[in-house]
Amino acid sequence: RKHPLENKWALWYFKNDRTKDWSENLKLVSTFEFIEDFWALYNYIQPASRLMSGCDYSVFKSGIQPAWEDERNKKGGRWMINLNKSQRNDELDRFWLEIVCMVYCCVLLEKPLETFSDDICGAVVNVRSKGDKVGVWTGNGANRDATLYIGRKLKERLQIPQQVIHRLPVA
Ligand code: M7G
Repeated sequence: RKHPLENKWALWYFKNDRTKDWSENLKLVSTFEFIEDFWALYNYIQPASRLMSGCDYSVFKSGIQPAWEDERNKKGGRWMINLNKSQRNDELDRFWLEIVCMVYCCVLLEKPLETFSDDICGAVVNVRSKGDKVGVWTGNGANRDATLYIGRKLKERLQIPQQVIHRLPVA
């Protein structure tokens, strides 16, 4: 029997084609609601560090578009981590996997699920020649405790200094 996740999730892939609008470049790859299906998908796709510059992966709750415009993201914000160029080889994939696991499998956060899982919308990795980024989108900026808790846990799990993680508005 497979192990269900608390939510159903969707993996999105963005490939930068400048002849098209941003939203046209965003493609739904697959949804998953069992841990085993997540790993099958994860092992099938290229690691983020092998994507071309300009591409993104997003893992969002099913039903929430990985875009500013979605109702669930509008009032939210994001925790953003900027990586320097040398971190693509040794840290990008680890950061991204750690974040995705934190986000979809709230168990790892060691706190009762209901205290924050509603506040998480999804996670994004942006592969960019000027420096890659990984981020977690939270849905409700008014829920300060949940937002701060999520940011603190990210910092702890990724073992990053305070300076490299930023709180940003959604757009
Ligand atoms: P980015 O990909 O978040 O970061 O935004 P980058 O500057 O490091 O590449 C690049 C551009 O993509 C933005 O200036 C927007 O034109 C477009 N874009 C990005 N996002 C996340 C959105 C979105 O959620 N909605 C829309 N409409 N455009 C977006």
